[in-house]
Amino acid sequence: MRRLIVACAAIAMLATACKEQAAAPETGGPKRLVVGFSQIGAESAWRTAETESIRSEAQARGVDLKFSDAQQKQENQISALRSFITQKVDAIILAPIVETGWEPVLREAKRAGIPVVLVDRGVDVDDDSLYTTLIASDFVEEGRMAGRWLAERLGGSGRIVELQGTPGSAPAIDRKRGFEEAIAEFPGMTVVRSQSGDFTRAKGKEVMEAFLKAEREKIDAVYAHNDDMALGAIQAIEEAGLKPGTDVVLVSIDGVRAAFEAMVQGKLNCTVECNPLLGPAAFDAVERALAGETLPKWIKVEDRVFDQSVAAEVIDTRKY
Ligand code: GZL
Repeated sequence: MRRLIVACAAIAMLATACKEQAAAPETGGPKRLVVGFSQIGAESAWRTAETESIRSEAQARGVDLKFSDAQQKQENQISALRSFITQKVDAIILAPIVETGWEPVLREAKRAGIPVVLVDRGVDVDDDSLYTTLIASDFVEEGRMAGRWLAERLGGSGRIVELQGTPGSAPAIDRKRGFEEAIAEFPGMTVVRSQSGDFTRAKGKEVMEAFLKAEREKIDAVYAHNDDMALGAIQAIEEAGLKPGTDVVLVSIDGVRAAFEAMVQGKLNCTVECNPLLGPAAFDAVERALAGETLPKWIKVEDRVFDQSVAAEVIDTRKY
């Protein structure tokens, strides 16, 4: 009997020790950062490159990244943020699909003392203390660069169709505005049709097919808010028996690899770079915020214009 009691006691002690061992944080190094990342989805090559940049940077820094793919729905992003708050993450990285509707959940994050770093797209809030910083390109300037390039290419006159990005998103709103500002100086340049292709290749092709049915040879140029929609438009133009890059000039934004390949093939004429490799800057911002630093409200990502004249020489230097 005594032997039985001793054995049970030993088993109980062993079980407790194992439980404690499992719960104990790794001894030695600093506490592992836990960061929630709410990503919009996987609608474009640009988005995929951004996700990869943030995931790989988290791994490189030993950050425990809680990743949520919202499948293009704002309500899924808001739920993800609420889940991160409940999990008491150290910080949140958010790529907001649209500009509005964020105040309530950003207030909850602020009340919980969790800094929110915005990447890639901004939000429209009255109180900018609701987020730590925005790491993003200047989409208005991207639209201006595309418009100025096209004005030069068309000699200041032409009928343009526009493939817009996701309705209500910062890039769609601002790229449209910048382009319109640039071509306003050229009365001969008019946007005859404009519709959302939602930043996807499939929708871009579908909308371009409709534009071609309505306008056919009367289209001189396409302005696409991203390369994926431009690549879809290229397919539609070819299927309509026209030569993209020659019969119809195409200018788009992002600078993804497939855009450089299309420029080398002479099918796309110009792309304005919008760098998606935001991982290092995002985690630098998280670390600075957690160290109590006040960050600028906008950390601007610089962009450059690339057209067919340089595509072949730079394509092998592209990192996404
Ligand atoms: C820009 C980003 C846009 C890209 C698209 O920062 O939000 O969303 O231009 C992507 O390719 O879908």
